[in-house]
Amino acid sequence: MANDDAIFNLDVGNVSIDGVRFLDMHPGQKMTLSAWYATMGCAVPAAIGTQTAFPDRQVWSISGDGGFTMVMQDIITQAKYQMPIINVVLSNDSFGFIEAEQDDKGQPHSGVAIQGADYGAVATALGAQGFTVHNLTELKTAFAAAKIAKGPVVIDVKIANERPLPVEQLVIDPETQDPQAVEAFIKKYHAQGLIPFRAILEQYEA
Ligand SMILES: Cc1ncc(C[n+]2csc(CCOP(=O)(O)OP(=O)(O)O)c2C)c(N)n1
Repeated sequence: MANDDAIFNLDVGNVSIDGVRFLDMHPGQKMTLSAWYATMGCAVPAAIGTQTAFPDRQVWSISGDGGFTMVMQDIITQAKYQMPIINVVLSNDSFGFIEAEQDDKGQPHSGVAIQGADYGAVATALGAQGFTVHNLTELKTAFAAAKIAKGPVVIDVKIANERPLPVEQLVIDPETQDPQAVEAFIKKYHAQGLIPFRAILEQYEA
């Protein structure tokens, strides 16, 4: 199946932010997201609905480990109907979005750690082709298999627990903010390329 008309179903959490920022969408592709109700666990069942409505298109679900484990039994349905859905799980062993909220509010982390499991092995037991990926080489192998799969594939990608860049509180301007805090922020979020808005205004003498 081609990916130029792929349909991506995103779950809720940091995975939504990363998905919207980093999915290199093309005209003709589609994306679903529970943007209004923020219903975790939406991606895997949405992928089943999408695959049913668009049987000739490559359907993806992309979930965090929290959202995926709420609904992973739906992989049985994908296996029952041999739906060629590619399900990606971004496993950071955390309810990452909530962990970031707790950081923003200066709260200690509470109830956000996920025990974790080998979701590739779980998926295989549920009747899909499961992969658990720790590096780029394993990721390429999993995607190569997913491309030619006739039924559901689950790719559990073990990722670092790093929150997306918090754009609502950029600390990048050493002229108006604590230079040490700016240095730490830029290092933490690899934000070397970000220019303070003040500098842009000065550049255009606004
Ligand atoms: C059904 C439901 N329960 C709880 C929440 C609150 N909530 C929003 S994001 C989130 C954590 C998501 O964690 P995970 O799926 O692991 O994704 P990550 O943020 O780590 O990418 C939670 C608990 C929600 N939106 N929907």
